[in-house]
Amino acid sequence: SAHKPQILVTRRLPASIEARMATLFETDVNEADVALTSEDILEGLTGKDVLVSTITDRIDADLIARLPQSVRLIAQFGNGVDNIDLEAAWAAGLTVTNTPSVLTEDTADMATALMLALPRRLVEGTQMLLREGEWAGWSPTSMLGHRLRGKALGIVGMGRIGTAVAQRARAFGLNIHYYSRNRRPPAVETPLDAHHWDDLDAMLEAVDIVSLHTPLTRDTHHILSAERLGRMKPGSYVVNVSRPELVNEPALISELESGRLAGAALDVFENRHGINPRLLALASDNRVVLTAHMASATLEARVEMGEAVIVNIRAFMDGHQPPHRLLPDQPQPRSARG
Ligand code: 8YV
Repeated sequence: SAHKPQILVTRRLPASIEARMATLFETDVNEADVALTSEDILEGLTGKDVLVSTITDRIDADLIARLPQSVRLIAQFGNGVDNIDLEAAWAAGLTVTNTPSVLTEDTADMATALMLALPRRLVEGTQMLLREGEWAGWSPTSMLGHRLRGKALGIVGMGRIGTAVAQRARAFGLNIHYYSRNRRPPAVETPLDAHHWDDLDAMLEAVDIVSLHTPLTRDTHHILSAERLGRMKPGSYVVNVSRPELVNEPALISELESGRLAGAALDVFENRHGINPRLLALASDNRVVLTAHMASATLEARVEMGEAVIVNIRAFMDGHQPPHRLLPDQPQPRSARG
């Protein structure tokens, strides 16, 4: 098209992506790189065609109702789109895209690293060595953890990321269990020897590690409720690289404090008003490992996410179907299609 797309980018992106965007589009980047308020976003969008959003932008029905007429595409830099009121966006005739697939493997790597961290005391080992004089040297009984091989992993949500986690976990000798509404085909299940559960409660009672890989939706909010956390086996672990709202965090904290659950490894946690001090206390006790929403944070993934955003914008502006368009009947593209 003759008209160069006018885009607002709400956060800083890798330099190579910003440079490419600047050549292709009239690009307005939020140089300050702090999360914008709704008012800032609306102001920044004056005369723009496209909003390039991230998870830190709250794009609710109110903001959507107030968008300038010129804005027709929300191109999310990210896989999860729970920050966007999709129904309101579609009702307003907006197109919404995301950047799936390119972050699958890196996110699965991090989930696997977190799965190892607690039973093998990775963070604890470093912390102990940092406290001078604490380590008396090797002994047959020093720093004993627990073996992963032979334990049961329960994956909640067997999409692209869940499946990639299962592949890694299989190599560690974990037995794969998964909960999802739709059973995956034999081509997925058979090589993983994966056991499908259509009853999450029943799966939680049967596994040693629960790892969450489902998008946050109305249906999955607190999918690990207090009641369900109570069903988990004593001595079991929770891994979450997805969204904090999937877990009733205070209930999780209570189960960890009581010692009923052995540990939690969390890349995401409630932090709107600061991280819960009880969670930090559990972390300094090495019953919790925390990482800072880093599961997809590789330079490679961020660059490929940026490239996907560019492809989505160009297709849309040229009147084509963007490759990662989210559609009402299919809010999360199915992993089988990659
Ligand atoms: C990003 C993520 O940190 O894609 C996701 O769903 O959680 C991460 O990749 C974030 O979403 C970027 O918008």
